[in-house]
Amino acid sequence: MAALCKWRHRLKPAAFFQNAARRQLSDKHDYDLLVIGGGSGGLACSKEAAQFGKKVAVLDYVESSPKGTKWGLGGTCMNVGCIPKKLMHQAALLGGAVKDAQKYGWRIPSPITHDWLTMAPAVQDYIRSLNWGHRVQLQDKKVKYLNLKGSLMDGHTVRAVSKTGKESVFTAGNIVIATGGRPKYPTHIPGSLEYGISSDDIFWLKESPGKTLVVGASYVALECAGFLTGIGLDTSVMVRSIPLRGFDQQIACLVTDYMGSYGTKFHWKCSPSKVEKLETGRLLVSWTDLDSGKEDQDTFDTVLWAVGRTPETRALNLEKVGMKMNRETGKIIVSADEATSVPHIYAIGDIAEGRPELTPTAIQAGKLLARRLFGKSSELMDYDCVPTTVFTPLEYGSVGLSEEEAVRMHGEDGIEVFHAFYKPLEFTVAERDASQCYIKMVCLREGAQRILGFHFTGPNAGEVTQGFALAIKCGATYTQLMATVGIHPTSAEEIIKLNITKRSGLDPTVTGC
Ligand code: FAD
Ligand code: NA7
Repeated sequence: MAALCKWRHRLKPAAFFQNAARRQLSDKHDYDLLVIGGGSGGLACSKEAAQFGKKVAVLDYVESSPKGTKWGLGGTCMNVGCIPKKLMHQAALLGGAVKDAQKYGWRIPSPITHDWLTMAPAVQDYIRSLNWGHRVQLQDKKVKYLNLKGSLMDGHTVRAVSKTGKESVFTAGNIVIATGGRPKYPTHIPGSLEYGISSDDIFWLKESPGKTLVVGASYVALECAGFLTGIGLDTSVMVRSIPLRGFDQQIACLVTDYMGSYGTKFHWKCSPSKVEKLETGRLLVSWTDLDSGKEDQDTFDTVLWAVGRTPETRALNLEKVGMKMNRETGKIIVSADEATSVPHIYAIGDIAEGRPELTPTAIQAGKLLARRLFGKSSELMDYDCVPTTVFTPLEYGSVGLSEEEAVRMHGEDGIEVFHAFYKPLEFTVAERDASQCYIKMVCLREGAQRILGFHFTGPNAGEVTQGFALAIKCGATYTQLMATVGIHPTSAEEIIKLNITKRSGLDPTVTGC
């Protein structure tokens, strides 16, 4: 308490009395739970805690992007991540569907064009409705929402600053850090910060990005490049090493092959060296071919950096409270129950070391933490077999191990890979090329052949993968898969028909029904 008093005296008198008055409301602390960060994890945790009748507050404060983009309550997923990304992916898919429709007899006047100024505001309006929805939900559940930037003072105390610089201090029995991350800028590249944008900006642009260079090759890069190509923009991706690091590499290459065949340009093994603004307003990007050392240049309207994300710890004062961090990643080290090295402080979601950077894991971890803190639960979050989908033009759903990981863990002789190239029925009349539509089931080789990993490229990959994720989580085997009856005619039925092993060397192309 001594430390708290010292800090209180540093506050402006008004803030001190305001906080002192509020403090009288509760016996020991202002709140039972105080969450810093109102994104996927923080909102889920605070709402769940309030269900137990606890006094809960959530602090959410959005620092503008270097380009000045700002948004409301709800965090990355809702404002600058999953939601606008999936909606813009849908816009791109519809463009493809309109082309297919002509083959199915629809008479559509051509050329078909896309209007950014119709799509973007519609997406943004939807996001604003979600921002509002979250505020209403917090109010309904009696969670206090504070649009303030939080930093830690000690294990029970948070200093909060408003956008006008007004300070307040709050105490809480427990504190949860759920501050997520923000896009990285390669600041060693001249012009990167001045002229480039990130995923924090792309969905909120007031005009079409035009001819775009996307730098990076992980899923954020490929998804953005995918929808930009799909809405008709001249789009290039600059890849310095491999696509979709961490994902099954055979599938990653199918995903980029498909993108290439539908118009995305790839600069493989290239790294940008400079971005300059021309008098015309366009951007001149110089890059080096990492194999030949040759320099090259081209002009673009937009350069989108998708070169990774930095954990958002800037304001948190973590060192001051002695929080253990991973120096390399900058993330907070947590134990299986999401506890940090400082008693009463927990960390969930993207900010926590070793956790998948995905919304559903942040949400689930937040809910389970609240139940352990305030309910009778002792259930821990299980981060094993987390499914995910990459929403590239050809979607890629996966759960469990990649083939490379399975080989590393069990040896080549310890696994059996069943695979198939298939043609989605809807591609036939539309005369779409299905060369990259592929299914791979990685199993143990012995016994009933437990399924270790599932990979699927094709339409609606997320919808297909979700159900198989349940089966794999329950320990499904190849034998059980074979005993499952398919739904005809679907792409998913091809999964339960898998019978060609990679080891056999036989042609895995599915022919006939
Ligand atoms: P966030 O949602 O990032 O929330 C953190 C909040 O804390 C933010 O509002 C932030 O402004 C606030 N904050 C930070 N510091 C402070 C502070 N000091 N005080 C107060 N508030 C603070 N995941 C999926 O599952 N599926 C997808 O399809 C998907 N697509 C994505 C696409 C893109 C382009 C990106 C960038 C991410 C995507 N993700 C996707 C990842 C997903 O968005 C994140 O994993 C998820 O949002 C993490 O949730 P979180 O609660 O950890 O943090
Ligand atoms: P990731 O997954 O960290 O990937 C970063 C990508 O950017 C990766 O392809 C990197 O290539 C590439 N990269 C990094 N630095 C550079 C430079 N300087 N030049 C060129 N390319 C570079 O980041 P994402 O933002 O895509 O995704 C992060 C998470 O956010 C993701 O898990 C989602 O959940 C949301 P490398 O492979 O290192 O050669």
